Amino acid sequence: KRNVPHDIHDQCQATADWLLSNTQVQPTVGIVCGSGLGGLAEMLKDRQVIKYSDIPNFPQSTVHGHAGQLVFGTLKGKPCVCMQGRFHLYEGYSIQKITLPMRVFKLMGVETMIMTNAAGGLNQDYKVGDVMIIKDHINMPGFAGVSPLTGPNDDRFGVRFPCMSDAYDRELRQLAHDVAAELSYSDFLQEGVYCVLGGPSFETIAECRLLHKLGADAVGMSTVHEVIVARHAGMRCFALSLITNRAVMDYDSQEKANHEEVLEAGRQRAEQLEKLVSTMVARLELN
Ligand code: GMP
Repeated sequence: KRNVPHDIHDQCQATADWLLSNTQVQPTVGIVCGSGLGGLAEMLKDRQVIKYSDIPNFPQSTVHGHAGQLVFGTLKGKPCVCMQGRFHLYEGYSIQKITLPMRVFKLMGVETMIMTNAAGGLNQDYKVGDVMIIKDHINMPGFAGVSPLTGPNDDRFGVRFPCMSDAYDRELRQLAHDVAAELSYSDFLQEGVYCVLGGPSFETIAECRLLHKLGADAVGMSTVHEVIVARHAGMRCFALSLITNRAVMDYDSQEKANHEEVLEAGRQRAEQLEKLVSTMVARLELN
């Protein structure tokens, strides 16, 4: 039986050390693959795959469309670690547990985090298949005191009150626009505000209308908690939402949100999304 350290920093350090001793890659870029978007991990060269179930202190993926493994390798020459499968609040893990990989990555030497997710489109101009650069978020669980940073602050990771007005790196967002223009992707590229909810039920019509009025362009159940922990630890963050369905805003509508359509939209646009991210990684300037 493994001896699990009580202190979260020690736990993350133990996991980071275990991973570093089990892979040849020392990653500087971390990538989290959203629902149906795990194909990004297949682009890595000299891949080394480690199942979550083999990693000390790691939770397991329970959602269809999330493979449940870390993939190490190089993407366009940059050493990367890729989460093929992420953790969500609705799986029943604590919010600290679902964000633990961010801290592990930080301790392994990751400086830049790239997250993708599947999300419902609230903005009426968005179509299924659009890719939204996240420029800001609305952390609904945070309004209710649900934050991955709740509890005593550990200064070894970051400050008690981290700034979030610069959470989504401006230069990386500009890079995404530039790369998308070069790849002729601009006609399906958007930039907007992502709102996170706890799930797992999809939104009611009234909730969609509310979120839209509040200024959210897309809604989902992930990413924001990871970004908060990554920013707390001083990593640069960039995130993309694939709009997999349109939020239902109208009581006459017969449309119903469902996970199958989410995965299907992912299949349709995955290749272009992967190309966008990998071209961005190729251009990353790492310190
Ligand atoms: O299909 C459900 C999964 O995709 C969840 O993990 C969500 O993060 C995401 N998702 C896709 N579309 C929606 C949506 O319309 N609303 C919400 N809340 N999550 C969505």
